[in-house]
Amino acid sequence: MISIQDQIVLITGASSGIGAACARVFAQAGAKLILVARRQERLEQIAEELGHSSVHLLALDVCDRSAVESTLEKLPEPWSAIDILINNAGLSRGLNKFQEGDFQDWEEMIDTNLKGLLYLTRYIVPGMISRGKGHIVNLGSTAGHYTYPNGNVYCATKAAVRVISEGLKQDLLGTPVRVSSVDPGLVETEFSQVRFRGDGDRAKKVYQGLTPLTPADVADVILFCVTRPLHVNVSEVLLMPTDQAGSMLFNRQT
Ligand code: NDP
Ligand code: 8X3
Repeated sequence: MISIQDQIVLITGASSGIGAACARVFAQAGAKLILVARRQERLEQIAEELGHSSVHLLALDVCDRSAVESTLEKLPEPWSAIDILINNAGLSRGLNKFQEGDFQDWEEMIDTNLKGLLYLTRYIVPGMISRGKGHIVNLGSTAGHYTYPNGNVYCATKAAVRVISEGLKQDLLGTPVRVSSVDPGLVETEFSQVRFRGDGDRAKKVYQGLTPLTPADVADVILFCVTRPLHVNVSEVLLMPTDQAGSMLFNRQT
């Protein structure tokens, strides 16, 4: 196991769920954190909880390429030397048959889950190569392995994340920069509230009668990936609740 003490870790989507859990777990391990999300007040709450000192906040929409570029360019020393990038910001909108799909929902998912991840990675990876160290962790999903009914475009974005991780790994071969894809099944976060646009009852039903993963379960796995010895790359992790098999096969006690 290697130490991540004082390593600079940039986490997108750190205002909630898996990203916020990563902030807690990585702070505990002694990392210096750059926390990215649109909701600044949420980021401030997390920074306060973590005691501020080793935390730098960026209120940023990852879909806005020029904002991503200028924000990263303006990062002061030592924050600009990012060691670990956790591409976690992402969302799902709607659960509709393809033929009834909403174009705006599709664009929001593609812009966030794909373009946002591509922008951050493209701007950060060259520095990792020139400094001779770095690790990129991309949040995929079981949805990228197994398409489920009405999941169409969300599943496609997560399948594309897998392909991007694979392509990036191939293109970085010969450099010390590592790439891991961490692909969880059902995790109870704000994910379903966002998907169902604040319909709390519908969101709650997604997790009813089973024990889902917690955001901390996923953060632990991400920490495991980045703390392996430098010659070891955990390439892909598929993790599910014990109550889940495949994509939409659940052991529900209802
Ligand atoms: P949450 O909704 O709890 O968190 C999503 C995070 O993404 C928030 O911090 C949100 O912050 C951020 N975000 C969304 N859009 C943007 C944007 N345009 N710019 C910057 N930040 C953005 O969901 P999860 O924690 O569950 O999701 C995290 C990742 O894990 C996603 O990629 C998701 O697809 C993936 N995943 C989730 C699973 C689950 O069951 N929950 C399972 C498998 C994968 P803000 O709104 O403040 O910008
Ligand atoms: C989130 C998990 O199964 O709700 O990626 O799509 S699922």
